[in-house]
Amino acid sequence: MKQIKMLILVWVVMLTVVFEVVGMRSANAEMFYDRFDGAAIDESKWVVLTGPPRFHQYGGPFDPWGYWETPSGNPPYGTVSVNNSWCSLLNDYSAVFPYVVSKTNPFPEADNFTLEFRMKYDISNPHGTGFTVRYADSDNPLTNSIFSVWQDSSSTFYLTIDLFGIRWQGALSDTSEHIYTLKYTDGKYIALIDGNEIIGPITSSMRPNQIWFGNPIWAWWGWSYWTTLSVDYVRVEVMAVNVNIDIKPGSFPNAIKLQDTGNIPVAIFSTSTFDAANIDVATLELNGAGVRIVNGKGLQYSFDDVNGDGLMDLVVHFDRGTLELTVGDTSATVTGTTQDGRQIQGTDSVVVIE
Ligand SMILES: [Ca+2]
Ligand SMILES: [Ca+2]
Ligand SMILES: [Ca+2]
Repeated sequence: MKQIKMLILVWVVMLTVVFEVVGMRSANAEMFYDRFDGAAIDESKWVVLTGPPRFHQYGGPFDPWGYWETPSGNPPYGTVSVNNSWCSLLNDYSAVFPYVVSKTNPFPEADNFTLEFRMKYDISNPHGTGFTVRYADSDNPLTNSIFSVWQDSSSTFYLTIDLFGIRWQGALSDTSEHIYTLKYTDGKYIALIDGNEIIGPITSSMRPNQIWFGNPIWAWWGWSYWTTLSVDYVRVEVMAVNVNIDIKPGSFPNAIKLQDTGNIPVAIFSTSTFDAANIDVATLELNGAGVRIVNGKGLQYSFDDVNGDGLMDLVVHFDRGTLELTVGDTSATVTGTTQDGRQIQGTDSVVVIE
C-alpha cells in the first residue's frame, strides 16, 4: 500500500512538472552590454585596432587562410569614433580599414545565451566590412566564424548574414538600421534579423569567445573605397537554466487561494546535471514572493527526495505576502541564482482563486 501511494505521488509529481513555458517572466542575466554612449569607445570592453599588423589572405578576398604582416601605407587606418551613442568605423580610399575586438570573452562558457546588436551600414563600397562572432583558437581572424553580418557592393556580396556557412542575402547597398540576433539554446543556433528567424536551427557545440567588427585584413589585391558601418549597441544575455519544480509538492491542481495566509511550498528537483543543493536559497522568488524568513530560524527550506529518484531535492517555503498572482493566472515561475552565479527558472501550473 505504501509503495502504491509512493507511485501515485511520483506520478502526480511528474504530471505537474512543466518545462519551459514560452513568454514567462525571465531570469536572464546581462553578461555584456555596451551602448556606446560615452565620448569615445570604452577600451575596458574593446581593443581598437587602427594599425598593423593586418591579415594577408593568401588567395585574396574570401580566402580564410593567410598570415599577419605590416601593410604598406601609414597608420592609422581610418578612425573609430563614438557619436550620438553610435560607434562608427570610417576610412576612405585605401587597402586597410580599422577594426574593434572584444577585450575579454563576452559569452558564457556553459549556459544558453542571446547576442543582440543594432548596426547600420553608412556607405556600401567594394571593400566589405562586417560584424563577426567566432571561436578564436588561433591567430587567424577569418576561421572559426560562427555568425557574421557582412556587406560590400562588389559583384559577390550584398548584405549577407552567415551562420556556419549558411547564407541569407538581403538587399544591395542596405543602409537601414537592423537588429541582428544570435540565439544559442541547448546546442542549437538560430539567427534573426529584426526579430525574424532567417537561419537555423543549426546544431553545434562550438561556442563563441570573441566579437570583432570592421575588417582586420589588408586588401593587398587592390586599393578601393570601403563599406563603412556604425554599431548602436551590443548586448549578450545569459539565458536562465530551466529547472523542474512542483508547486505544492504531491498535490494537484496547484490551487493558490489569495486569501490564505500560509506559506507556499515548492520543490525544486535535482537531476543528473543539476544539483538543487547549489541554489542560493536567498535569491529565490516565486512571482514576487521571497522565501519565508522566520525570526531566529532564518530561511525556510529543507532537502528531501520528493520524487523518489534517489536525488535530494530542495523544498522552499515562499512567503505569500508579496505574491504577484491574480485570479486567472495559470502558471507561476520560480527564479533565482545558483551559488556560482547561474540564473535558474522553473515553471508549474497554478489555479489562482480569491
Ligand atoms: Ca547606442
Ligand atoms: Ca503540485
Ligand atoms: Ca529527487
